[in-house]
Amino acid sequence: LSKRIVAYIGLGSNLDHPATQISSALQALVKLPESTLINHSHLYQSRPMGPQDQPDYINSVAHIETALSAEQLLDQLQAIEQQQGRVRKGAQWGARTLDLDLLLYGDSQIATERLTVPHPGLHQRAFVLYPLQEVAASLEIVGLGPLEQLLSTCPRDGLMCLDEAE
Ligand code: PH2
Ligand code: MG
Ligand code: MG
Repeated sequence: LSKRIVAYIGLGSNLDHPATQISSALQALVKLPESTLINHSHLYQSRPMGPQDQPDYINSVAHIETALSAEQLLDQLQAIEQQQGRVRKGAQWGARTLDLDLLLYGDSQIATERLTVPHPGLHQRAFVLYPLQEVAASLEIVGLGPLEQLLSTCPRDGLMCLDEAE
């Protein structure tokens, strides 16, 4: 019997009906093998971090339990990105139909070619920390400390919670 790990996934989209992209991705997470979608946050809207000549983003965070390894989970997340028309271009932080980031995988700290966990930048991104708080109120983040403390030094930066979670 493989142990089930708590993992948090950041969802983001700013192309081709972003809110619909996020809803579709959440449906895809329901169908992940050897995994259970426990909960997800509301949808949030924010200005782009990075290049400003791109549309606003819609973001959410999902809480899952999984028996997949971190690498297997990453494979699954990348497959969902592909199914939803993700095109990998050169530009870092450029517009995309769907971005699924493995934010946290239990208490694992991972630094490989493919994967950095906790996700880099997580601790200073309002569009990650505020939705994460909805699904993991008193989380202790490995290497970074209590979520509450990270939030206390992270301005909302115009982040808007949308009413319908869908
Ligand atoms: N993702 C990026 C680049 N910039 N900005 C916002 N507001 N939300 C994102 O998810 C986001 C971004 C690259 O992954
Ligand atoms: Mg990202
Ligand atoms: Mg990504």
